[in-house]
Amino acid sequence: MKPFTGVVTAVCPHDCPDTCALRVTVEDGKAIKVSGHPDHPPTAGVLCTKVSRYTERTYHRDRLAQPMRRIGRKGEGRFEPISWEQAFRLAAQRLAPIAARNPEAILPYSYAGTMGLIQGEGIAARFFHKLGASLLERTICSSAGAAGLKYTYGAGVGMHLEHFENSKLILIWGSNPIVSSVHFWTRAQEARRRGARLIAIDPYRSLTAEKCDQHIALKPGTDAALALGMVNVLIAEGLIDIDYIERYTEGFDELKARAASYTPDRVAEICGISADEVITLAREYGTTKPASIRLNYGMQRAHGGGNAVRAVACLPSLVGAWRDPAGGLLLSASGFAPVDGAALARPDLLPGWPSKSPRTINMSQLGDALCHPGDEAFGPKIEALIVYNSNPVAVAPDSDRVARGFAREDLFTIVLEHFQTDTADYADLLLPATTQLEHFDVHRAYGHTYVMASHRSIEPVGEARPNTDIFRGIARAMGLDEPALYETDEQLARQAFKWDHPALREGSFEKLMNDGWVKVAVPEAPFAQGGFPTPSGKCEFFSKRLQAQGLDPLPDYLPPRESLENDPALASRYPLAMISPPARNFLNSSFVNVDSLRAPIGEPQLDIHPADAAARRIADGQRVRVFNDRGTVELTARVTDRAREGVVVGLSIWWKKLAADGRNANQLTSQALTDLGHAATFYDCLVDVALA
Ligand SMILES: Nc1nc2c(c(=O)[nH]1)N[C@H]1C(S)=C(S)[C@@H](COP(=O)(O)OP(=O)(O)OC[C@H]3O[C@@H](n4cnc5c(=O)[nH]c(N)nc54)[C@H](O)[C@@H]3O)O[C@H]1N2
Ligand SMILES: Nc1nc2c(c(=O)[nH]1)N[C@H]1C(S)=C(S)[C@@H](COP(=O)(O)OP(=O)(O)OC[C@H]3O[C@@H](n4cnc5c(=O)[nH]c(N)nc54)[C@H](O)[C@@H]3O)O[C@H]1N2
Ligand code: SF4
Ligand SMILES: [Mo]
Repeated sequence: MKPFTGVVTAVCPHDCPDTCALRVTVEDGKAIKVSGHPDHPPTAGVLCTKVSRYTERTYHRDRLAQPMRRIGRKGEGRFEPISWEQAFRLAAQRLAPIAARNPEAILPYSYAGTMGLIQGEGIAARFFHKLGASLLERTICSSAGAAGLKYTYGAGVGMHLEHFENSKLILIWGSNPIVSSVHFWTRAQEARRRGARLIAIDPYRSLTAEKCDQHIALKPGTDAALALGMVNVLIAEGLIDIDYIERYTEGFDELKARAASYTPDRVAEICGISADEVITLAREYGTTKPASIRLNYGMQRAHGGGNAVRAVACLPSLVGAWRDPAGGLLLSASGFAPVDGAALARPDLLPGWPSKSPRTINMSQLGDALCHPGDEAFGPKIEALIVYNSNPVAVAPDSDRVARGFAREDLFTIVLEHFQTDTADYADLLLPATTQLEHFDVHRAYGHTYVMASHRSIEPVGEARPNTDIFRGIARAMGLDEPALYETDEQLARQAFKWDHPALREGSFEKLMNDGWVKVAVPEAPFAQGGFPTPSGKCEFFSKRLQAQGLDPLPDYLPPRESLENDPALASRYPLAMISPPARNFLNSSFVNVDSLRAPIGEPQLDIHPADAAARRIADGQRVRVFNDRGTVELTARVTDRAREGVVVGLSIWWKKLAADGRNANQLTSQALTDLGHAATFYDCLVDVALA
């Protein structure tokens, strides 16, 4: 057969709110160009720097092309090639006896390497459910914010991306969209051309903050105090929409009482900003219509992250911003898409369903879980780990402990990957997976409201196989006869969305396949007349659901676990707060191995304020040691007032083995969890810095 030549519609699979539609140009079976689809409204023909070079990643010289078995020591990264048949047999031989003894000793570990619903958990979830393996609580990114939204709005719902361009004021809060959501940034710039003001709320003068009209550089983890201070001023000065509050919110009096103690002076003290900044921000927010907030997950990676999202999420309802399509808030819009999670993951395959379920392991505490010897409370020691769509040795917190767990000789580890990542080095069995260009998938997005289909553009590179095929192969070798494990990718895709749901009434699976996307029907101003998906149908300032769990029903400011306020002894030893937010050229740890994207950065750096540097006799460009009780990492100092005083910033997430010292920022981060949503607290991390 003649190799394919043509243009294929696909979807960017990465963990990014924009979920772009791609046009892949294929010549003689080879992808030669990937560009943004001009007809998909959120994409509008534009891609970010990373994905416009997608072919470099796909055809990278280091792409894994064959199944491999470990021949060196754990972590050494020495392997020999084997056949797929041998690989499946080996997997089955090792997993079957563990499953027979106690399947909870098997742990899947995955995140959003691909956001595709099929190559994500498609067959994987069914496979692990059928085995009765431990469940993984996926908390490494957004679960604090998701809980904050759930208890306030009822779900991950918010404004349409498209309407930000008509806002007159946009608060870009804990978000660096030039890096992490360029298609939102395009809209924000358009709004500015139409007269809007942009205000960044971020401890760091990010690439975005420096381009905004104003930058409020608060201390990390203090956002809830700022939001409650705004609530205080808005109420005191009568800048609220009483009609909206009465009709569409619950718990105003209680919120008012809670905010009473958050006076501008107290908030200024907590946040390390001026009282005037608090008052002016509240006034501007209360008097500019329509006003919008682009919140991002950067502000929920500290102890009080769930409450912080709740506090900020109250603001648009207080001022009635939702009345206008260009007012409100967007953190995630993924809750609008009617995905049929149960049809995909089939929890009914669990042994004992629905009365019993296996134990749950929190992915943000992987280090502790792998190092646990097993007991009554924890359950069995983890004996087998299957990693796909994630690079935990680089991205999970408290990395030394994670690596120690992975290094256990008695742990059997399978890694499905495109590349030999830091995690892959520890595999017993390393299996080559296809990239988005080589397989089929369907998607929803969290930054816009389209469901999408990604068609296959090229044949697999080498012997790579889609995750779904790999799990089917292991299942077959284990002799599992459950038919749900052997459904095709297309059969899975047909079940992924609830086509009879009103939000998809204008679409169908055929239309999705044909057009590449279907717009989810969501009103232009989704909460102009309330209709929040909460139990009360209102925006819940006061949450009876939290109260029923014995938790604080109102949003509050909870100081970072690692802060002067909460732990003065720790703060005296480690006086600097470290945050490690996304770098422009990487996507989490993906792309770090693409030379053209890594070369401009050179080596991992630490931004440190001139005063903090001077106090430590550190000059720009010198190698420094960043350390706390959990570990040490060596970085190159960039002395700059981009970092506010008392805060150091190490843009992330580096592959450890591509750094001079073989380490990255997660050496320092902790396994402590947030207030709501049991999420990771990457930006709640005290350190000190010294010359290396
Ligand atoms: N290029 C690129 N794009 C990405 C990613 C990437 O790694 N690289 N990661 C993707 C992923 S997984 C996600 S979850 C998303 C969103 O990922 P986020 O983690 O939300 O990342 P950013 O949008 O870069 O915003 C983070 C901003 O929040 C700031 N920040 C840190 N702590 C605080 C705080 O306590 N309060 C406030 N107000 N601000 C704080 C940081 O300085 C940074 O500028 O981005 C996605 N897009
Ligand atoms: N210090 C610090 N740590 C952080 C963060 C931070 O801001 N600072 N951010 C956190 C956040 S928000 C997140 S979301 C996590 C992200 O953590 P991860 O979800 O682990 O993301 P990546 O590091 O991009 O790793 C994804 C891996 O999946 C692989 N992959 C992609 N597609 C496929 C596929 O189809 N099949 C298979 N088998 N593999 C595939 C890629 O090659 C890549 O190595 O990291 C967290 N860690
Ligand atoms: S990473 Fe984000 S901006 Fe870049 S192509 Fe993918 S979805 Fe679009
Ligand atoms: Mo994330």
